[in-house]
Amino acid sequence: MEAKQLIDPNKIKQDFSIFKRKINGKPLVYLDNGATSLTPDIVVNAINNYYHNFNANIHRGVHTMGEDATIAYESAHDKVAKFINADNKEIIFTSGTTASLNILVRSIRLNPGDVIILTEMEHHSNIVPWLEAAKKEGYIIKYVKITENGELDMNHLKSLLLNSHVGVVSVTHMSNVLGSINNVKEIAKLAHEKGALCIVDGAQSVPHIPIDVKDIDCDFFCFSGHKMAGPTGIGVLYGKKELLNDMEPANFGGDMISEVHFDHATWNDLPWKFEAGTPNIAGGIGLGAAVEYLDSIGMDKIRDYEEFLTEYALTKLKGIEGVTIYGSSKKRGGVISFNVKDIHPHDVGTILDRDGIAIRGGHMCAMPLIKTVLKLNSVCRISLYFYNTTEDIDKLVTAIHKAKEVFCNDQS
Ligand code: C6P
Repeated sequence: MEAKQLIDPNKIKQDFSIFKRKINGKPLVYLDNGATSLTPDIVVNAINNYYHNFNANIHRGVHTMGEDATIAYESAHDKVAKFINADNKEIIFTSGTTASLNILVRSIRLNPGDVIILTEMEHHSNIVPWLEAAKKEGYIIKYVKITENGELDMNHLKSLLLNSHVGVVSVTHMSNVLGSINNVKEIAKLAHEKGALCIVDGAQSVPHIPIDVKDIDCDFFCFSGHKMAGPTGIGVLYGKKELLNDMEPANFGGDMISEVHFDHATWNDLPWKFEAGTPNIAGGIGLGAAVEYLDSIGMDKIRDYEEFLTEYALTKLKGIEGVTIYGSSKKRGGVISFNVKDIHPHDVGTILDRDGIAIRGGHMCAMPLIKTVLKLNSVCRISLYFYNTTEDIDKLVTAIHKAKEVFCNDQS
């Protein structure tokens, strides 16, 4: 395996002040990017610049700072639109993937008895809102099964689509547990052939692979700023213009209106119709800076480098006796879930933290997959990003051996 020289992660680490800090006296090895990624100084500075220099509300005051804030916030919509090949009217800023999915569940008009197709590998954000809506609206939820190696069973999806009442197919682009990357272009095509809408949860894909929503041809695409070098509390709901124009807003109040009378109101144009109230202005500006930063590195290079690093990590982890890895999809990203013998993932995480290594342990907010499908209680998960190095993986492997020594009295 040869390191792809397209990216120099050690140079990239210099863009992040957080790498200067020591964790328990050790350099930070951050392998929890699926939960949230680190934030480069350029993004922190963009947020600070707003608060230091033009801290005003948008679309309201005619004063200079209000104008500056409006221009910066709106240009963030443009940058994000360009990043995923959408129109700027199609980019709605929300607080994150969860909020984007909740808006869709509330705003898409369906009929009682309509079928919603999800998959067994969904995050709670793409299950729980539908469960609640199903209770109130009488929808029927079906789950596409996954195969032994953690890929979607496309034949099962096709069989579920034979039902003539399918309203929505809502699917994760990349599993936050198995790392599997689903063929969302094919899924959107199959959904459309049956007259159903296709929603893609891109929380784990947008940070890592180049995205072209026009090419995928999904109807909606949701993601979070904080997993892609941006700040927390900002995310995106992309939707096809004609669909968003036809939909009712989910939240009501200031800025989303065109006119308000004592007995009725009319709605603003896109995207503001879906952005009620004062938005996360600093967050939007920070997200704009984040996508510019990712673009300056190059999403193709990020994807190539992470493919190399994922392969490296898989090989190293497979070499540790007692480590079981979950998911072996042919097309995958740098999310790797595993268990170490009988050691509880929280114990593994605690031992690793002593060496400055951050991983996640638990059910990954995907309990149906972890408990019902994989029949586990919890897993350890590493999730890579473009600033991780092969040395980071080597340190992880050494620390896992230490955990085995502590908990299993085992030198293997
Ligand atoms: N998964 C993880 O550690 P929010 O919290 O709204 O930014 O993203 C929710 C979400 C939706 N879909 C997928 C596939 C996700 O992975 C997540 C967030 C984090 O796996 C936190 S639970």
